[in-house]
Amino acid sequence: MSEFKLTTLEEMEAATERLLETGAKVGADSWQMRVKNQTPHCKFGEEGVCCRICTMGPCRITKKAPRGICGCDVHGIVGRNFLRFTAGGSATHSDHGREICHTLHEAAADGNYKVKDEAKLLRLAAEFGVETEGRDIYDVAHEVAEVGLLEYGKPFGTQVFLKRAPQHTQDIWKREEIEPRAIDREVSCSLHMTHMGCSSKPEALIRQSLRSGLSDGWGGSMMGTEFSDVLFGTPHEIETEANLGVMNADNVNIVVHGHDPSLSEMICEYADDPEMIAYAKEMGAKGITVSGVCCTSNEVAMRRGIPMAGNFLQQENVVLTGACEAIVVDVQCIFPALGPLSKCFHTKFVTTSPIAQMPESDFIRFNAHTAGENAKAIVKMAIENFKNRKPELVHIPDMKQKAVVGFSVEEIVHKLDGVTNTQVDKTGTTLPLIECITSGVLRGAVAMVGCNNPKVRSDAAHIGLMKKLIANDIVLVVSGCSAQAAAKAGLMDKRAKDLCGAGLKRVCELADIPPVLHMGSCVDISRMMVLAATLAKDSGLNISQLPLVGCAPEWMSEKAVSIGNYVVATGIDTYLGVEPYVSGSDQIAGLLTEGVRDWVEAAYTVEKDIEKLGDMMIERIEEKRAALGI
Ligand code: MSK
Repeated sequence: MSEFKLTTLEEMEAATERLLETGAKVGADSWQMRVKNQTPHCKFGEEGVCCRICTMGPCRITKKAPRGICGCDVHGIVGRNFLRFTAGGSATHSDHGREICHTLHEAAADGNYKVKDEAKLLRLAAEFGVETEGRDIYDVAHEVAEVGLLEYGKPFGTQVFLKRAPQHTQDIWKREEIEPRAIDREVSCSLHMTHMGCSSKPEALIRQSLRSGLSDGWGGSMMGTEFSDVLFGTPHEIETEANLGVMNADNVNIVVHGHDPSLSEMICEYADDPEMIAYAKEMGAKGITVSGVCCTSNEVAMRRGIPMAGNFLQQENVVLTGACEAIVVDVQCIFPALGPLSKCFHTKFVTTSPIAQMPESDFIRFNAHTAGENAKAIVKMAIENFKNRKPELVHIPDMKQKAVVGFSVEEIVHKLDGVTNTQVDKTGTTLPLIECITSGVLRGAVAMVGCNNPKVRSDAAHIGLMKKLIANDIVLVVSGCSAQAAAKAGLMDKRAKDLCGAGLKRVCELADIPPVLHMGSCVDISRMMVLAATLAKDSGLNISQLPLVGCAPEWMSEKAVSIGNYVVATGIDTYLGVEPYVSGSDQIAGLLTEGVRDWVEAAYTVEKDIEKLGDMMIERIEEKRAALGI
C-alpha cells in the first residue's frame, strides 16, 4: 500500500491554475475572473438593508434615511429579506423531495424505477399510516408516495416526521408555534408575511424563518432522503475516489451534476451497459467513466461508489480538463457559466429539468416515464462526442484520493456496534456511540455541511476545521460539498485515523471507519437530524444537551440558510464561516445569535476567522460535556 498523505490546498490550487491556463488559451471565462469583476460587493446587499418588495422603492436604509417609504425600519427589512432567503431554500429542497415522491409514485416492477429497499418502505408505510398487510409492494409504494405528496399541501395538522423527534423537541416546537404545517404552506406563508404591508416585527419574521426551515428539514428534505433510499437503496459502506484525477483520459467522461438522483442513477445504469461500453470502444475510447460534481455526485457515490470529481467551485474545472464529453445536470447549484464554457471545448452541456433550463445547453427533458431512453440518449451523445476532443487541450490533474463513503444512520449504527465491549446487547442502537462520548473517548461530534464560497479560500475552512476537530477526538459527520472537500483531501481514507487524537483513532480502528463520515447530499442533512434524535432518545438527554454542533464554514446558498434554521430549531448550535445578510440589523442579528436560544435551546455563531470558529466549536462541545458532568 502506498504511503498515505493528504492532498494539500496548495496542490489543489496549483492544479486549478494549470486548468485556468488552458481556459485562457481558448478564451474561457471563470468564476475566479467574475469574482474580481463583482468585488467589492454592494454594502446595502451585504447588510440586508435594501428592500425591493414593492415598486415604491427600491429603498435602502442609511443613517439619513432610517425608514423605507412605507415606514418599515431596518429590522423589518433585514428580517423580511432573511425570511425570503429561507423560504427560497426551503422551497428548493422540498421541491426536490416532491420530485422524488413523484418518482416513487411511478415506480413499477417492470418500470424504469423500482423499489430497492422494501424494509424501509414498509417502515415508512407504518409511519404514514398506510396499510401493508397482503398488499403488493408497489401498491404500498404508490400510496406512501401519495401521502408524502399530501404533506406538501395538507389543510390541517403538522408534518408527520415531527414525531421522529424526542418529545422534548416536539414540545418546544409546539410551545413556540413553529411546528411546520404543510410544506408549501410554510413557503407561501413566508412570502405572504413578507409582502408589502405585512410583518415587520423581528420576532415574527425569525419565528417563521425557523418554521419554514423545519418544514424543509423535517418535511421535504426528509422525504427526499427516505424515498431516495427506498428507490435507490439505503447507503452502506462503499469505496470510491475523489478529485479531478478520477476522470480518465482514455475513456468517455460523463460528469453528472446537480441534486436529483433520479437522473444520475439512470445515467450510471446505462454507462454500465455492455452495449454502450462496446459502442464507446467502437468510437475509439477504452470505456466510459461517470464521475460527479456537487450533490448528485454524493448521491451516486454513496450508493454506487461513483467517483467524485469535485465540489461546487470545481464544476468549471471538469470542463477545463478538455476531457469531459458531457456534463449532465439536473437541478440546483449549476453555474449558467457552464453553457459558454462548454462552447470553448467540445463538451456537451446537457440540461434535463424544466426547473433548471439554461442558455447554450442541449436540453433533453427527463422524466420518470422516459428515463431509460433519455439516459441512453445522453450516454450515446457523450460517446459520439469523444471523437471531437482536442487532444492538445486535454489535461487531467493527476490528483485523487481514496474515500470510504455510505454512512447512512443505519450504517453508522451498524459500524459502531463493534466498538464497545459489554455484556449487554446494544446492537442496532446508538448506545455504543453514546458510550464512546460519555466515556470521553470521543469528545463529541460536529455535523459539517454546506458549499464553497469564493469569499473563503476554497475548501480551506472545511479541511482546516476537520483536521483540527479530529485531532481533538471529535468525530465528523458531513454532507454536501463539505463531504467532497474531505474526500478530495483524503480525510475519508481510513488511514486518516493517524491524524486523529488517541480516542477517535481507537474508535476508527475498532469500528473500521474513517474519522470523517460521509452522510450524503444536502437533503441528507435530514439523516443527521434523525441521528441526533435517536442519540437523544437512546441517551435520555435533550438534543440540545448532546455534545454536538453544526457547522457550515463556506456556505453560499438559500438552501444553506434553510438548513441552518432547521438545525438550530432542532436544538443544535450552528457555526457559520460566512456572514448571512443580516448585519444591518442588530435586532435580527441578535435574535439569530442569541435570542432564539430562549425559544429552541440553540443559536447561530458567525465567525470568519476559521481558527477561532474551530476553537469556539470545541469550547461549546466541552461546555456541554461539563454541564452533563461527563
Ligand atoms: S451542492 S447547496 S453548493 S453543499 Fe448540494 Fe454543494 Fe451547497 Fe450546492
